[in-house]
Amino acid sequence: MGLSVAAARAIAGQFALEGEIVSVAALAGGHINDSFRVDVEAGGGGRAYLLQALNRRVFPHPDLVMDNVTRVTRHLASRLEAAGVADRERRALRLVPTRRGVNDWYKEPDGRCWRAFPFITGAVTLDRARTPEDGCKAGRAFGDFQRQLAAYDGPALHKTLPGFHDAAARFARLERAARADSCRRAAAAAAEIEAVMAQRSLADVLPPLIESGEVPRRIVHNDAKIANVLLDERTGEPLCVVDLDTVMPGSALWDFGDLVRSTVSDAAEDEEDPARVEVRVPVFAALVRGYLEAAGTLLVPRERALLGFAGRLITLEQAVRFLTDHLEGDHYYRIARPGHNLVRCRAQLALFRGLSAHAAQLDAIVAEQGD
Ligand code: GN1
Ligand code: MG
Repeated sequence: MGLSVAAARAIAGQFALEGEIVSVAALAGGHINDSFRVDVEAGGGGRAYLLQALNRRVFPHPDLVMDNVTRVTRHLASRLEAAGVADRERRALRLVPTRRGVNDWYKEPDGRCWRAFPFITGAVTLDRARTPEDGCKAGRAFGDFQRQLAAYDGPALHKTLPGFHDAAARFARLERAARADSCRRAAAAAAEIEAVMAQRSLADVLPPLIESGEVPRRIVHNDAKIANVLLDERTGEPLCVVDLDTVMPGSALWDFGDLVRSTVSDAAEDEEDPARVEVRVPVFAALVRGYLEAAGTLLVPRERALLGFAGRLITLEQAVRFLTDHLEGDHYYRIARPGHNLVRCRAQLALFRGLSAHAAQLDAIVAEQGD
């Protein structure tokens, strides 16, 4: 797994890069796609691009994904332009056109899809919130993203990954994986399987509310972790949200839940010691504040009331997903060592427990800020 620099170099020429390619380097980060930095030089000046190949196992319909990314990036660019925002090229991702072809992405004869973005310079990302202020910024960035997309009036976005946040379906798959036990790992993971299964009913809360319209369907990011926010390295302010492959119709609560999951604990997603995974209530409060500052007027009361629940749900769902992948043989998430997905699952479970223990307090914080 993992595409070579040579493969990326061979593809880079397909894009209308402004200059001669001087270097191509693989970038770490992300569990899914292959990413490269391409540096070019022209007339004494240089610039950089992010070149990415979409993971084919995860995205069976790459054209539809790229269609969505094209529509969303164009919409965001036009909003920035209409608002007269300065520094526009750092405030939204932009696709680089290809030299041939009508689309702003390149499809290899074997079906693999590539795209290039101008590298957003002077930006940093955070794996987790260092302070409540970081949580606030992440909330603001995704709240703003949802607000910009609430004004989207182009062709309907494709549901590129149907059931992506269908928690009940995720549980059903875990159950099948545990029963099939194709890698003979279920016995050693029995405690985790039992612990997540005991929470299965949480999966049934949102679907009827979304179905009835009580919780509105919106265009959401679907992978709203803090690591997907670019911050200006000088000011520390959010620049934009990245990783747009999962943008599609869904619930704002899924995004908020992922923000909770990725910010409230100081521990990494793959923390080995579950005892280190703790809920930092002030970070949660700041996250809510930042999110509501940006998206508060968008939300209906029902959504607001479920913000705390969303954190528990998405954290549990993520535990289920990591555990399923562990049982199925680590086909989905890239792992760095054997058992990595089980470790990730345990860390999510610890966070889920912490969030459950604090549920009343977190709900009270949301209620106060909702007034
Ligand atoms: C994956 O693309 P990346 O690595 O940021 C995953 C998300 C998970 C996340 C967990 C398409 O995101 O759903 O929440 O890992 N993306 C996809 O870190 O499955
Ligand atoms: Mg992603």
